[in-house]
Amino acid sequence: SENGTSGRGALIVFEGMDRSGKSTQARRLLNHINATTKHGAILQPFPDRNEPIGQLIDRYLKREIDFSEKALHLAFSANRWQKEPLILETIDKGVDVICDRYAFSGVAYSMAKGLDRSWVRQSDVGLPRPDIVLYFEVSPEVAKSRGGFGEERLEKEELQRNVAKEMQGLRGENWIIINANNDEDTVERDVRIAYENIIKTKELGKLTE
Ligand code: 2DT
Ligand code: MG
Repeated sequence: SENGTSGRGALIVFEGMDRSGKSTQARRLLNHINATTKHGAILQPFPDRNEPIGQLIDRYLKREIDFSEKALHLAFSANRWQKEPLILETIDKGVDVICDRYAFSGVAYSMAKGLDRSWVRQSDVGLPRPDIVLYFEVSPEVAKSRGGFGEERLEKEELQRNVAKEMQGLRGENWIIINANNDEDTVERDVRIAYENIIKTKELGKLTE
């Protein structure tokens, strides 16, 4: 199939809590797009743990090094800015970019830890604005039934509840709520429907305050 009207790729973001299945579904959408279109897609996880700043974030999450909360926030944001040129070049070539988490995680996690709203938003202003955000909504019971939290920092129930609350406040008109309590095939179908219905503006937008 052809890539929409404008020829550019789409920027698609998966957001949601831990254990909501977003990483599994992001990979499934990647495979689907690459199997069924000429233009194809790439998958870009955030944090990107391969990039230099992402390696520091990885060590923080594994409790090997410490960050102050504000420095950590800026590191997550800088990790995204490192990938901005790649995202723009890829979209320009007509290839879709699928992000597993994005600036919404950055804002919601930092606000859940008590940082100021306008301060946390500032560092992501100007990043590419997604054409669509697929928000995976999962009930705490279902998330729990998929296995307990692991060893990494931030995998705490109370923090997760606060993050979910902050995410509510970030919803915009380009957000699609996916019922992630459903089985994998149902969720995959809902994601594909959302993908087929993306409406792209001529130019990719930018995140604003
Ligand atoms: P994964 O489990 O998805 O690898 O994420 N996080 C993520 C933030 O606090 N700020 C951010 O900007 C991003 C992208 C969410 C690891 C943890 O990092 C958190 C969980
Ligand atoms: Mg995790």
